[in-house]
Amino acid sequence: MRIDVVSIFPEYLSPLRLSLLGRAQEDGILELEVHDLRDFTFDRHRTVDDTPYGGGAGMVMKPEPWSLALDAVLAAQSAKRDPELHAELPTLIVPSPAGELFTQSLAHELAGEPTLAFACGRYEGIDERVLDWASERFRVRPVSLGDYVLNGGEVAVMAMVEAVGRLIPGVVGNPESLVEESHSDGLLEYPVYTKPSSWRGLDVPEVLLSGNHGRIAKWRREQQLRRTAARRPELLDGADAAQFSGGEREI
Ligand code: 6GU
Repeated sequence: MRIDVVSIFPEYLSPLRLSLLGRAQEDGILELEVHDLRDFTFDRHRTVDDTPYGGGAGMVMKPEPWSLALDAVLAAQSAKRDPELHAELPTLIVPSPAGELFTQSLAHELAGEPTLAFACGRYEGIDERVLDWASERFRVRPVSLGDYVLNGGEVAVMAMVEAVGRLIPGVVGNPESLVEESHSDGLLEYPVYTKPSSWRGLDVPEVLLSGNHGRIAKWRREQQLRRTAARRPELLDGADAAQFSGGEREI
């Protein structure tokens, strides 16, 4: 997969060169380029913002640098998209607290794309005409991490690229570890323990030492349901929770 990010703070994204995603880039599984929006300005001050029409607080990002940056992204991505294979427009994610919610399901969907682009806004946002213009070249998706406000899209993009990147085949060494984690089946994950079996007076639940795989699976399933009911009850009405045997859902 190829990912392009446009930002006025390209260094903000440098942690994406570390750890699992760093290895994926070394291995050629993931190609990540971060573009500096100011490279697409031509005035002495490399201006990317201006005052809002209609008045109000803060500044708005000017449209022209964005169109030039996104054209550069399209050019860089074109080699990765075979028009026979990828007839749809490439996806452009615009991080915004006003977007659709980012979920594990959306992460899976995005992980199937050959290319992704992310446009990091700052200040009060990007001139709306950029999204209109971009809609003829990309499938534009404003996406939010949750109901709170960040200073800009960079931290949100870091989270989204990590969530998507780890779903690309070959990025996570043991694909089994993707199966039983939180949200993979619509529930929160079960609690885990390691040695020693007794620590500061706290014992590992006996069932986990029993060697009885059937009992262990049942216990873990119950724990998932208990935890989800306590912390995120709204998830129990969703998708795959039904796969867990009937009455247990009443916990
Ligand atoms: Cl994606 N962007 C910004 N700026 N703030 C957010 C967000 C995104 N998601 C939650 N808050």
